[in-house]
Amino acid sequence: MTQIAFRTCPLCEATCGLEIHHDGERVTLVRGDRDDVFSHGFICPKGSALKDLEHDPDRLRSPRIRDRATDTWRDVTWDEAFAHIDAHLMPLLATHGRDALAVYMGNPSAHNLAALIYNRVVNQAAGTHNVYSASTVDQMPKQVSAGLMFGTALSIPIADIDRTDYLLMLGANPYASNGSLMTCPDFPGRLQALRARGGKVVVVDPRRTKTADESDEWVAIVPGTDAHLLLAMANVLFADGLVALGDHLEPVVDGVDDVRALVAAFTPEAVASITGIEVATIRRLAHELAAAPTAAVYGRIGTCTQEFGTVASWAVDVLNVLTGNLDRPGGALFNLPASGGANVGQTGGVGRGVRFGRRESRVRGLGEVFGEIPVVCLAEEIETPGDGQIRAMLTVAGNPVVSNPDSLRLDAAFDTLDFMVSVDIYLNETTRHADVILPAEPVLARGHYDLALRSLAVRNVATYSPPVFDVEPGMQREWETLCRLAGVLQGLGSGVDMIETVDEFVVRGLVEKSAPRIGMTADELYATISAGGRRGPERILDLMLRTGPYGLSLDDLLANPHGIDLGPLEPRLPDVLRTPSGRVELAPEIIAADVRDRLVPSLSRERNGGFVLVGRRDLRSNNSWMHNVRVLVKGKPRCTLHVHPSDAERLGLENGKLARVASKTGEVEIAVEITDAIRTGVVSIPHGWGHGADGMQMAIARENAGVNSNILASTDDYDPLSGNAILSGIPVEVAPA
Ligand SMILES: Nc1nc2c(c(=O)[nH]1)N[C@H]1C(S)=C(S)[C@@H](COP(=O)(O)OP(=O)(O)OC[C@H]3O[C@@H](n4cnc5c(=O)[nH]c(N)nc54)[C@H](O)[C@@H]3O)O[C@H]1N2
Ligand SMILES: Nc1nc2c(c(=O)[nH]1)N[C@H]1C(S)=C(S)[C@@H](COP(=O)(O)OP(=O)(O)OC[C@H]3O[C@@H](n4cnc5c(=O)[nH]c(N)nc54)[C@H](O)[C@@H]3O)O[C@H]1N2
Ligand code: SF4
Ligand SMILES: [Mo]
Repeated sequence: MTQIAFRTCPLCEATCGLEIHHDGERVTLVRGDRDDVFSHGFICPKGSALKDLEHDPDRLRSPRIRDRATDTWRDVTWDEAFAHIDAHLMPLLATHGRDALAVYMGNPSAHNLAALIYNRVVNQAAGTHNVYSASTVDQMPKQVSAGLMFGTALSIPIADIDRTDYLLMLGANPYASNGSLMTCPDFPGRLQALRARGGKVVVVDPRRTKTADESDEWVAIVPGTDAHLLLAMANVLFADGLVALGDHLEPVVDGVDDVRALVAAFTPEAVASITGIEVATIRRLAHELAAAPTAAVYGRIGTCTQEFGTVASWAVDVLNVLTGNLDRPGGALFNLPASGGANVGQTGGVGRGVRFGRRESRVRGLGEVFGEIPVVCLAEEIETPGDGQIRAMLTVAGNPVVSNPDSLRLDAAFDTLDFMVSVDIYLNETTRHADVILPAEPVLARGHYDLALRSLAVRNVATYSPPVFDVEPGMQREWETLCRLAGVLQGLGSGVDMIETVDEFVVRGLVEKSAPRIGMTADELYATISAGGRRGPERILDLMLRTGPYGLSLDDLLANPHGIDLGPLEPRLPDVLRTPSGRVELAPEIIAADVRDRLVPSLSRERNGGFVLVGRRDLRSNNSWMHNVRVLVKGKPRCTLHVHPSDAERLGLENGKLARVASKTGEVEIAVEITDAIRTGVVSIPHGWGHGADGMQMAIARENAGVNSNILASTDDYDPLSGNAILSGIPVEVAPA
């Protein structure tokens, strides 16, 4: 008999509500949940494909150990797997020290309640300085700029898309990605609604994306020059007397005059040729932004994974402040998540602020950011002998061999490791190097709450999805695996009792800290959340909800399977701030220094007429890991080189024929797709492909291998403030193959 379960989709940041039709064992249909308070029935092809993902025969269903001599895998019990890790990893760490282990946490961790709670515990137990994550091939520049301006890594203002009159979007293509650092289910519908109510949408992108097509204006920028454009717009605001913070911002913002001085050199005339945008357009955009009743500037990955990522990310919020749009309805506001967190509570805005570079990477001396070492350092830290050399890896939900720059080098480096453990669902490009793979249970067998994304959403919403299925026989839940790993790493042993030991330890710590906030004793709170034998991530979620700003409980969420709408974003200044001054720091010194030291000198650069490479996303891909789902890869190949017709003619490239694309780091051969939806001088290859590696067990992905664009990206190039890799605007040479 068909049953229906309601469930938040965990595959991207949009958090769509899904209706899962199933017969108790198998999914028969997935469709959008019309009653979901946030997504109202919206779904994309990946959401529907959850069904195929769930039943993918290549998904790992048992822990595995690799025999290094024969390079063959055998299925083992969980006890054997953890005993093997204990027996091999711990002696290695005893001999070489804790830094000999590196931990890499990948993107699906951000969509996973268990990982969001217990990854930190694993990191602490590992006791290594070598902590890496996908953040430094992604949003770290935004976290750095937001941290400096507002006080924490998650103090990120969210564009109020449902109420704004004007949206300026840079480096984002939500028609493909469905939004990022902006949880916004049905982004397309909300954009259309914005325009339908008379608002305007402007898209700044070197490619004429679907989002650009569906907006009012496409501004075809030269890759890597968003900071120049945005500072020139700020320059116009000052020059033309359009700066107007408004009564709500005047008392809480420091540094307006410093910004005025910093942007003085960035006249529209000075940046026009660098950005490829006409002087009149830059002026007009600044005037439109200032004149709109409400407006929001939103920048995403194209503004982050580039040479001036942190400055560009900062400049986005500078414009929001200078036009008075920060912290007002229709502008860019801070969220108030139901699970509480660092930005919740009455502090008058004063906090510790953020500090970077408290430690440096061993080989290159690159500074730590929010406790992480940038991934551009990973390969060299494995390759370079000496004290603190990485000899072992733990990857959790990551595929760095595909997603990180200079992939071939990283692939080779992983091959030299003495020991590696991966928590993952596939035997893929990265996990094939592991000694032990610990599989995660399928998505539908776990409870779900978006601890991270709810604090980046365009509305305040809380939704919990209970597991639809039991875990398959012989499977362990990911949270249990993470607790057990923490137990091993802590030196407590590898037994199954570690699950309870570690979980209890975590809960006790949290209870002590948060009980006073709601006037309970630690014992009372512990008893309340443990009622009915609840444990694991659900118990901790219940604690967070109860001590959060709305005083909800997990039972409240269980009683509302379509979610609880907690209303639109509200002004939160100054209480949301955590800067030492208690004010918005509009001109943090390290950003100002980067503007003076790197951005100003770049104004005199000559364009050399060469080609630069950018990436792109497709609605049916999800970074590197969903290409094993047939319905998502069928149709014409998508891993192609986009080239403008005039460039193709100049280079002698033909549609469908192979081109060779070479950077200073590597080269690939890839089929050409001629399209006018790209600026001249720019070519584009999507990331996340290149699935031909020996030993992978992903049959469908292998049939649709494509090439890995990160073979062309260099580990030498990064944004110095955040350490983030430069994956966009890579100089390349293109020729027929
Ligand atoms: N050139 C270029 N490179 C890029 C980007 C780009 O735009 N251009 N984008 C970057 C961005 S934004 C990101 S976020 C990174 C992503 O980088 P990564 O996080 O390193 O890679 P993913 O491709 O997301 O791989 C996710 C891994 O998690 C596994 N997995 C999936 N679900 C689960 C689960 O429930 N539990 C566990 N334990 N494992 C699971 C998958 O099998 C896969 O191995 O890529 C970055 N790389
Ligand atoms: N379908 C699908 N959805 C996804 C993902 C996926 O792989 N597939 N990945 C998820 C993840 S991990 C993330 S982080 C988000 C990312 O979400 P988005 O930021 O929306 O990512 P993209 O769709 O890659 O759009 C980035 C755009 O930036 C443009 N761009 C490149 N360089 C520059 C530049 O220098 N300046 C400007 N202004 N634009 C530039 C590119 O042409 C591209 O159109 O998407 C998430 N959603
Ligand atoms: S848009 Fe994202 S959250 Fe919504 S169905 Fe698609 S993958 Fe899932
Ligand atoms: Mo990402």
